[in-house]
Formats: sequence, structure tokens, C-alpha cells
Amino acid sequence: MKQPIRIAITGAAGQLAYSLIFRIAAGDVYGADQPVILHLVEITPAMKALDGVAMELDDCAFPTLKGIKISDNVDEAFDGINHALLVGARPRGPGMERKDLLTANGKIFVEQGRALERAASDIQILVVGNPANTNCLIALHNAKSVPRDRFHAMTRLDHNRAKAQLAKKAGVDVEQVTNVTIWGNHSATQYPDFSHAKINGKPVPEVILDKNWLEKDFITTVQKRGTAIIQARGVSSAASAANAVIDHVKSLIHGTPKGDWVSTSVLSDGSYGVHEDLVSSFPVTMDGNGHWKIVSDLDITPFSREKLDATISEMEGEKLMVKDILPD
Ligand code: NAX
Repeated sequence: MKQPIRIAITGAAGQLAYSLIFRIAAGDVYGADQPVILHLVEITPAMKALDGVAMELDDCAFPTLKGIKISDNVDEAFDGINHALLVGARPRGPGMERKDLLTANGKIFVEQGRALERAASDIQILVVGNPANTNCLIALHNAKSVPRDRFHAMTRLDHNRAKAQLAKKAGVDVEQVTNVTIWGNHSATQYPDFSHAKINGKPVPEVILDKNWLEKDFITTVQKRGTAIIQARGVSSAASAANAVIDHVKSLIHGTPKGDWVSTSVLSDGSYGVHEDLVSSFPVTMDGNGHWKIVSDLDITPFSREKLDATISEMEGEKLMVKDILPD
């Protein structure tokens, strides 16, 4: 049996985590032969609810679950962890401006960034809690000793949504759709890009001939999918979001298929005109050892450029609002 790995999950009493934790504990994510120890983190008022989650985990008697540590103290909780799934965040309250939301979350991610310095040397971090890209930027600036390529903000749910929409429109199975990209911010300005996507190896515009649908409905459906789910369900997407966390982690540990890529938000190196020091979604390949690379040399049409610039501008605006908590 392998040595256990330690997985921290913040927001562990929340609804997304409830769809995630049990799959990790069951071995669905890291493998049936990989023991895990869960470090579950919550704010103090939610610790009682978290006790309940821990009781249910016990009651599942998962052979792969070798320990549960619950805590409302991130320094203690992040000690020795190998993966950090940062799901918990402060939701927007009544009358709260975007700047207030960014500032409130900023405090959380400054603290969590600092605490990540206590993690194991192979730490990998996925920020899910919104505004995810800027929260991730804050965390990476405050985790001085952690290499910055270990940080991701999640745009895998948007990626999966885009794949599913294209598959549905073309009447094909979802695995026949490849090379989809989400660019930019995990927000309504994100740019779901079909221009490099393929269906059974053929460029999407040669399979889906409805240009109007591709350039309008496809993009807005993906951009506004989160809102559509809240309107339908009364609460935000949790199961699909948890599934996207799992897909992201699996890509990180198994790599991306040859010829295809995934979307994830990483620190920009200036590629495609996305300013350095922004955490932005890109098409990315992963080698299965935790390393990733932004796919280079994709053609950016004037249509794509305009959409990309809009989302870059939003990320720049968010960064400006939190500049005081971004040490070098
Ligand atoms: P919930 O409100 O159900 O759960 C959030 C939990 O986080 C709560 O239990 C809360 O007590 C906890 N929390 C707040 N501050 C914390 C802190 N400082 N440390 C530890 N825990 C803390 O929200 P849920 O539906 O679970 O969504 C979680 C987050 O994911 C939200 O920010 C949401 O906006 C974001 N999402 C991001 C997605 C993405 O694709 N990046 C998609 C799904 C989801 O909307």
C-alpha cells in the first residue's frame, strides 16, 4: 500500500464540498490503491456542520480513507498537505459591491496563501471559491515559498460545459469533442472558444454550420450557465462543480490526452496578450507529473481577440481593486 497523501478542502461543510469529499474518500479521484487523509477546513460557525460531515465519512467505512482532521485554523490544517482544494469563500451579501466582495475574499486568501507555506514540497493548489482567478492571484502572491506554477483557479467546469454544448448541438458523444478552450476569467466575461475545437478530428465550424449559434448562443449559454442553474435549482451548481474539481485533479495526476488540452487558470507568462501577473484561463497540456504548459501558437482571430481583451480588462480591474494585498 502506498503512503497516504493529505488533501485539504476548505469550505468543507458547504454544498460543493458535500459532492466532492465522499468521492475523494472513496478513492474515485486519487485511485483505489492511494490512501488519503482529509484535512477539512471551515469557519468556526460551520464546525458543527463539519462534525456531521466527518461522522458521515466514518459511516462510509471507506478503505482508502486513513484519517480525517477537521479544523478552523488554516495554519494547523495546511501542515504537510499535498493538495489544497480551496473551495470555501465568502459569498456576496446583500448590498455588497464587487470591490467589497474582492476585499472580503482577499483577507481569506492572504491568510490561506501564507498558510500554504506549511504544505509539503509537492503541493498543488486549486482555487475554486469565487472570484476564483483573483483569489488565486492573492494566494500565490502571499505564499512566498510556493512555486507559482503550483497554483490553478478552476475553469474546468466552464470547459466541460462548453464541450457538452457542442456535443449536444452536433448530436455526438461528448468524448468526440476536443480542443475546446475557455479563456480569461471565471465569470460572465470568460471566452468559450470553439475556433480550435474539433468534433471527431474535424474543425467545429465544418460540423456545426450554424455560425450564428456558434458565435452567439454557444458563448452566452456557457458564460451564463451558472446563473441558469441557480434560476432552475434555487442554489448554485454543486455536483457538476465537484465533478470538475475531480476532472482537474485527474488531469494533473494522469496528464492530458495527446493532441487535446484542458482549460485551467494559471499565472500568465504574457501569452496571447494576457498580461503577466494575471491568473487567466488558457488551453493547457499537463504531463501527469504536476507540470503544465500553455498551448502555444494558436491563431487568434479578430473575433477572438475582442472577446479575449474584454475578459483581460475585467481581470486587470479586479487586480487593481486588490493591489494592496499583492506583495511581490
Ligand atoms: P457554500 O456557501 O455552500 O459553501 C461555502 C463554504 O465555505 C461554507 O460552508 C462557508 O462556511 C465556507 N467558508 C467561507 N469562508 C471560509 C474560510 N475562510 N475558510 C474555510 N471555509 C470557508 O458554497 P458552494 O456552493 O459550496 O460553493 C463554494 C464556492 O465555489 C463559492 O465561492 C462558489 O462561488 C464557487 N464556485 C466556483 C466554481 C468554479 O467553477 N470556479 C463553480 C461552482 C461554485 O459556484
